[in-house]
Amino acid sequence: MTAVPALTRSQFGRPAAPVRIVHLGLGNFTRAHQAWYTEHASDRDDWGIAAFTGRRPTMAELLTPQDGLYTLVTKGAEGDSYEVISSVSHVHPASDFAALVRYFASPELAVVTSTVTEAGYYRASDGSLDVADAAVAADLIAVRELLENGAPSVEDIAALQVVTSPVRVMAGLLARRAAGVGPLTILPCDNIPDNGEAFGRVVRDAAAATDSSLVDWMGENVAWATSMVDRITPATTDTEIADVEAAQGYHDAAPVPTEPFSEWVISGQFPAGRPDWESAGVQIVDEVEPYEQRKLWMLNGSHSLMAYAGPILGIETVSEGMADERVRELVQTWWSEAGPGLSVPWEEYAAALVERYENANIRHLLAQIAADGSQKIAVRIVPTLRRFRAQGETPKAAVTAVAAWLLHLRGHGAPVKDAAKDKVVALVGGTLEEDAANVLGFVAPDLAGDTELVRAIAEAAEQLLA
Ligand code: CS2
Repeated sequence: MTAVPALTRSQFGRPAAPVRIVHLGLGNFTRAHQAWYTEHASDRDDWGIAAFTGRRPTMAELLTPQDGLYTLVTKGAEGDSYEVISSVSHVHPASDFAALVRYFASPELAVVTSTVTEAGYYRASDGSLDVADAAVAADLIAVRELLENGAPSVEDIAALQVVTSPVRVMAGLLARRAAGVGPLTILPCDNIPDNGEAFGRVVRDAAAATDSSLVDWMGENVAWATSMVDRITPATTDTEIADVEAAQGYHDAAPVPTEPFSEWVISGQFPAGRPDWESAGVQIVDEVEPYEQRKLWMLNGSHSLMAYAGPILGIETVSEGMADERVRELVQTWWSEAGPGLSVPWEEYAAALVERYENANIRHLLAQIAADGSQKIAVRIVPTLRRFRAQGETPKAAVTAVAAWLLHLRGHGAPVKDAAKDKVVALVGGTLEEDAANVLGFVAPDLAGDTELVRAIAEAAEQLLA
């Protein structure tokens, strides 16, 4: 048997483009989305991405021997297609903070993108930086200690070891100022409403807590863009690795399965330039919010509903959920509750979602979507709950979503995987009504005293278990 060659840039890819984009939080989603758009931009040879992993260095370990290359496996309902993506020029583990700082100090750097997850913003409930968080507090101390010795050089900053994204970005900006290089754009790509403003706020708070003169510098040199991102991208399995080898004739240790649909809507300024992303299908608009809300409520909201309710009913994946009458009806009800609260049309969007969800060639595990409910429910479900309660009404599917999360925390379905696990697991363990009151108080403090709603959540939990 002849050995299968490894995936390398010289044999299978394009030459590495110069790094002008830094990405924070490299995972499958970014590889199917931002990196794919950059790969398809008309000026792609001018725009390389230096990507940093989240806490786990796995992606750097897998991709570095492949020169940053990987195969995108687009899984349509009718079958798979394969494409080598070359736009990631370098991959670094998060621990290589020095590399991050040096990119920030480079005049070539024009755009910083992020997929650090909702939890990675380290926001307190009012949206400010959560300085009570132990990791944030330790990072701020490290930066303050450095600043006590006078204005640090880029290399002084590069010697820091900070782990929370707001402080990492703030320290990167300190280095950019120290290097005397000009403006850049920070473009968050996380599922958070108004993610540019949300990320800007925590980074500004980190600056205010350490070197307030940086806040002014940021005002003049940092453009915060906002974006809505969308592409359903499950985790990689051995199946994709084997399929790529059979179809492409090389070994890829980290291919990415994704759906054919993709959307990226951006608003913001790019004083240092950006790739010609429009040529790859990106929409540049004045106002992202309506698109963002539609996506967060219709898609992500129904995902979370299924993620918690599905497993209680013995369902493992999104497409299985759509094939189950009870789950499908719940999802349809959810759309009819959330949709009318949007300022843009939603019926066609929902119809398109049905088709995306029914794609059985994508095995999107509900257990994957169930992670980090502590960050997701408030953004995806609660606005609809609020709108109905303001009219004295009780939205069945929204209530069921909260009830299903409650049951998930009580041990039903997939194990709880959550950045705030200790805190949210402690909300449950009493009677269903007590748990419902606690959970509601956590996701929507303003609704905590709504006893009718608490009862409705407890009843919905009972029904799910019936
Ligand atoms: C999902 C998202 O895991 C989740 O919470 O709802 O990752 C979803 O698949 C993407 O936002 C789709 O664009």
